[in-house]
Amino acid sequence: DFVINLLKHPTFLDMSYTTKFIDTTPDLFQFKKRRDRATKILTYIADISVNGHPETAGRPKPAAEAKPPRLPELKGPVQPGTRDLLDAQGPKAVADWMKAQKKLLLTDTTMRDGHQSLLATRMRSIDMIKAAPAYAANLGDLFSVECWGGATFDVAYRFLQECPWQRLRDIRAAMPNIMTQMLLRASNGVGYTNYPDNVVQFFVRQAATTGVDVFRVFDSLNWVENMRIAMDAVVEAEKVCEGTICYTGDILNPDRAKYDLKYYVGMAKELEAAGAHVLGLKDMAGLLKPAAARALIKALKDEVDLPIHFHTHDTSGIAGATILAAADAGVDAVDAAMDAFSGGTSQPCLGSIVEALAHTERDTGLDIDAIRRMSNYWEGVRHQYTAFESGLEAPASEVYLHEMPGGQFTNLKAQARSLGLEERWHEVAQAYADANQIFGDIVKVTPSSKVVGDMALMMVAQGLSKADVLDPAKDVAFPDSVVDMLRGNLGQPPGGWPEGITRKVLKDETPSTERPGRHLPAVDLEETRAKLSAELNGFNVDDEDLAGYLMYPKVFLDYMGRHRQYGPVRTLPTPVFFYGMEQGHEISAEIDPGKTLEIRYQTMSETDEAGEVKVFFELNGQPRAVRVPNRA
Ligand code: BTN
Ligand code: 3PY
Ligand code: ZN
Repeated sequence: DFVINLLKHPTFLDMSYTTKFIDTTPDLFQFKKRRDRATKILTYIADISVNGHPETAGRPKPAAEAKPPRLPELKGPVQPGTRDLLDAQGPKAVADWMKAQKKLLLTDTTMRDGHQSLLATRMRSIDMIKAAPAYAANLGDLFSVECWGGATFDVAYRFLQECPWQRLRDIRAAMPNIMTQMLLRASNGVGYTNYPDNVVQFFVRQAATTGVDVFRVFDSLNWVENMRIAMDAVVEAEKVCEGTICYTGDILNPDRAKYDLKYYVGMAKELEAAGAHVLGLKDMAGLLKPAAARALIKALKDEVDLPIHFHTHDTSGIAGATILAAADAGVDAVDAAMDAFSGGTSQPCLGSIVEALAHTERDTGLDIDAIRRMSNYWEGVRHQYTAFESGLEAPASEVYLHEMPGGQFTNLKAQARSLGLEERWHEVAQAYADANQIFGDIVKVTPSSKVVGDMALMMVAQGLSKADVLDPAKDVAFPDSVVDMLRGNLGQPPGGWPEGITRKVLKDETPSTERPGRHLPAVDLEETRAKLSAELNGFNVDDEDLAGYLMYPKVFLDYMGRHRQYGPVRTLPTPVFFYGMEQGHEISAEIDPGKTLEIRYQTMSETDEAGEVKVFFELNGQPRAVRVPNRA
């Protein structure tokens, strides 16, 4: 049987150990490879059980009495939704449909920005994929589900030991009626640097093929010139292109005149002319105040013909009011997170928005009971990630001072902690505001926000004031990211970079003012694929792998190396992935559709002279033991 399976299989010639090939090819090597993969997964469980997971060491543990997540019952057959409209009639029809709606349309961000902003992006695919059928059956009236892009892409490979493409494919399959949505940093892809144009195009094409329907495209300096390659690629793929304005400053404050109403209306017109189907308004730090939202949405509705999709963060605690003001002013769609993943640095509370608008002109039409049940599931999920909680304990008006994006807040706090600056957080916040002024008051969102954060930490660590930094007579060693940004490698902010700081950082070097992609040579994709394949001992590098490698070469290779060692650990329940197992504990892991490993943890030996521990399991009823080093 084994030989026949093997010989018949079209991918036989690429039989080297692969991630997706083996994981998605259950009919092949059923016998031998399954056992190998089982051994790998047992080795992972044994290692974590003996040594702990490096990421949860020293962090708070989930409460012993916390209930496991419980999925809602499916309320009925899956009804056609926005995805069906997109597939049948295309993105322009989706935009027209949005404008024709009276109801306020909602995007659920739980699976992307929600956990990115609250749990350092650590939510695992299995917890999302399990929820997807309930979204399809019970929440088919959502506009979209944001579940991909932003920081989730590299965190999946880097920290969660899973393939982001597989996550997308599985969510897409389990939730066929609602549009999936991703956050794309335009020419920065899902990375922190400008990529060559053909890499951006290749990435967008692949994301569309694997399953993204709505692309929210933004540039970290609001430079439309640097968004065109990505926007064109989305339009080309016949997916929804949400050309996006990043909101900063305060349009009602005359002291922040750089980003006034006129500026935003002008940018909106540029995005419309550039081919956007939808206008995104991305308030990544949660700075748009209710009265300002009313004025801004009204002006945008008057001046451009696109439907408007508004995104904000609740760091200040007042974002719910802003959403209601935006709804009053005619915004077409807004983002919110399921209740259990809302508030603080995340999005405002989805259920409460639905309740607030019930029986009004903008009634969302969503089923509040379905939302509560879905949120109960997410509540259980969130408890399993206690180790990654590090957010705000209360709303903070300080956000209007520092203007940090919600997704950066917890990250920068953790960075400050690792530098021993945690006690001086409020100084970091002030330094962040000062660094922003040093750079001429810029939009702060990945990757420009990272540069401002690097600068702020450096200023606090070295006790430098804004005046010190600007003083031509004072020597300052600037972070690499600052040098790179002022060279022009992230593009141009409105009005260009301030001359003084640029001269101080670059000395005699002349910065570029052109679009960075203009000077980056195209990558030879097939040559890269061949080289990568050779580096991976003949592994069959498909387009998804290649796109992942092009974004993050080292992160991808490290992921592949660990995959070879530990196998499909993405299929483990989250508590086991982070904490391992204990005596008598039994779990199932579905390593392929319909192919489940029943794993029972028995016991472990003493550490031997070689420093190793033998861990005893029962695998599908048969005794199995693996040895792992005791590093504890
Ligand atoms: C990660 O890198 O954080 C996730 C992948 C798992 C790495 C495993 S965990 C057990 C072993 N101990 C380590 O320090 N790394 C590997
Ligand atoms: C990201 O780019 O990851 C963001 O969330 C920006 O807000
Ligand atoms: Zn956001």
